[in-house]
Amino acid sequence: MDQQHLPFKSGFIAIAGKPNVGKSTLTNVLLGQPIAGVSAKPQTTRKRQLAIRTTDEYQMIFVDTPGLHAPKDKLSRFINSEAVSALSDADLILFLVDGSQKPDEEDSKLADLVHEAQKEDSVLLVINKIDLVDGKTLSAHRKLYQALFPEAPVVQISAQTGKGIGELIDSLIERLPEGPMYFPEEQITQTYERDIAAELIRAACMDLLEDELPYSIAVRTDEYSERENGAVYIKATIFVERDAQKAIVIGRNGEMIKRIGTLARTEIEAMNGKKVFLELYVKTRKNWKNDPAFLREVGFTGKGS
Ligand SMILES: Nc1nc2c(ncn2[C@@H]2O[C@H](COP(=O)(O)OP(=O)(O)OP(=O)(O)O)[C@@H](O)[C@H]2O)c(=O)[nH]1
Ligand SMILES: [Mg+2]
Repeated sequence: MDQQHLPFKSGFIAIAGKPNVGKSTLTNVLLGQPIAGVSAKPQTTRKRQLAIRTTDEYQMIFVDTPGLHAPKDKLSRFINSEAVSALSDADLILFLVDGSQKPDEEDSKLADLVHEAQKEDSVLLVINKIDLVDGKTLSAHRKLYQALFPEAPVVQISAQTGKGIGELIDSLIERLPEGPMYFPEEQITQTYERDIAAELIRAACMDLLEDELPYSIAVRTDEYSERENGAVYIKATIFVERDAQKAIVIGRNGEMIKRIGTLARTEIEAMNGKKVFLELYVKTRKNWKNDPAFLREVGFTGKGS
């Protein structure tokens, strides 16, 4: 068939799944560069993040969503409403699960939400982390996950090693509706680089800090400026809820804040392809999770807030 006459395809593809299954890792892989913060701890993602992949034949707009969880405060209500509205707005839902583990209560609750939002024929079941299991265990887990979406096609991947990503893209192309180019072809996300930088700094905090502390953190980029030599100078503030937490984030002789800075800088450089100078400050802001003005300041606007 003549390539020229194929209709252009496009659509919004929500990446849904419980916390920590690898949604943001997959988002970055699909785009080929980091724009979404990834960490080993659940609930890293707090806002919807678009990743736009455009070729001559299609435009896929991936929507990385926060993993759903039980709401405790204004912030968690915002996080859940972000995930739910992304589901109903999407053309396709990529339901991501952790293939190294059996489905649990959280997976089935989320599957119910997906069924409420969309017909099953717009769901693709994607089994991630296949690098962590042997074939036999994987096929046993696969059967259990398939029971959540009996009609949905299944793709097995490792977002970490890249295995199965080509197949995933092919099966998405097949199911993508005809549609317009929603975004200019060079645009890869809706977020400004300065906001992505804040997310990458927060993900670095989540990775390096212990226990509950990461959930007390918000990051604001105060300055993001390009120098004439092409380097980027970034000044950002890490907010915590209590003074004792501030001491931990800074660490003895500033060791911890230095490690956070190094990890975040590496990620930001991979994101914007430029040399980065990063200056971090730490401040206490009591009860910021319930302060609507502050939530707006760090970018949590709209429903839920
Ligand atoms: N071994 C392995 N680890 C993976 C894979 N994909 C993701 N991970 C790891 O799983 C952890 C969670 O990844 P994220 O991408 O932050 O997960 P998420 O679903 O976005 O999590 P939330 O934003 O908290 O909902 C990180 O430590 C990743 O490195 C994979 O295919 N294999
Ligand atoms: Mg995430």
